[in-house]
Amino acid sequence: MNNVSRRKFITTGLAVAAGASGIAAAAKIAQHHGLIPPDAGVLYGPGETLTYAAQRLLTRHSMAREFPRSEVSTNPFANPVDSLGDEFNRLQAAGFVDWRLTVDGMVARPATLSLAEIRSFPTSTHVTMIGCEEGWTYIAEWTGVPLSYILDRAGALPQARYVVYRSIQSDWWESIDMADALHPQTLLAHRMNGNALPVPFGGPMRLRLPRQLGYKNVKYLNQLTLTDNLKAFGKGLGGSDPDYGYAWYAGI
Ligand SMILES: Nc1nc2c(c(=O)[nH]1)N[C@H]1C(S)=C(S)[C@@H](COP(=O)(O)O)O[C@H]1N2
Ligand SMILES: [Mo]
Repeated sequence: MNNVSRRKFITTGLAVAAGASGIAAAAKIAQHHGLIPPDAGVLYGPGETLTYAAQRLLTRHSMAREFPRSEVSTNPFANPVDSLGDEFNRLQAAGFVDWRLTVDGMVARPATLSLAEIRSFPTSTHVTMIGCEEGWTYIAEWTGVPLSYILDRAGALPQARYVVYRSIQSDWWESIDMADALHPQTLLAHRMNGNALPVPFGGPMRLRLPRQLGYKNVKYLNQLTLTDNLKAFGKGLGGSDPDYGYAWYAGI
């Protein structure tokens, strides 16, 4: 099965399993608190809303589990990606000196940052697990700039509610709410296990979001857009994975 049909297959199974109705009442409470994920009512409906709302009400500030360095995986699995394209190959051949991260949308100071600038910003490090919805995991030490630092620097406007983040692979984009964007473990990771982030793992830069599943950890990151509404992006569900039927909120 190719990636798309495998995703449809998993999603259909999940939708059938999530067919409970007793959670609809709880979803009303979530709505009252403004805790409706952008993909609510598509395939998962009240169940997804409840998961997101419960996590946000109970665990907004909770930390993903961190591990001792001795538990770093010796053979981490890089999920193979489709061809990265000519532009990527050109940038890579030049050592990524021309790589840029654009920060735009609801910010007072839009910016275009080089990798050298990003590498000069303060970093944070954590040893955390990344897990794919397809069942495999690995533990690595990640170092990068807290996303909160980039948002402060750009002057995120108070009405911004989501950060949309994109890859040089134009079919890979995702978004998170401000609780995750400002969370101290959410990094623009540019180092892994003490070295520059290897290309198979998303180098030169990826989003590391240890509180959510692997697919939210977009590799080859080149754009951050702050917004108060996700309707104008793709199908309006908050990411390329939700467009395939995956949950927008993939908290673990
Ligand atoms: N740009 C891009 N980001 C991506 C992917 C991808 O194919 N392209 N795969 C996602 C999926 S499904 C997972 S599980 C993780 C895998 O991370 P890894 O390659 O470090 O194992 O990256 C995510 N980020
Ligand atoms: Mo994945």
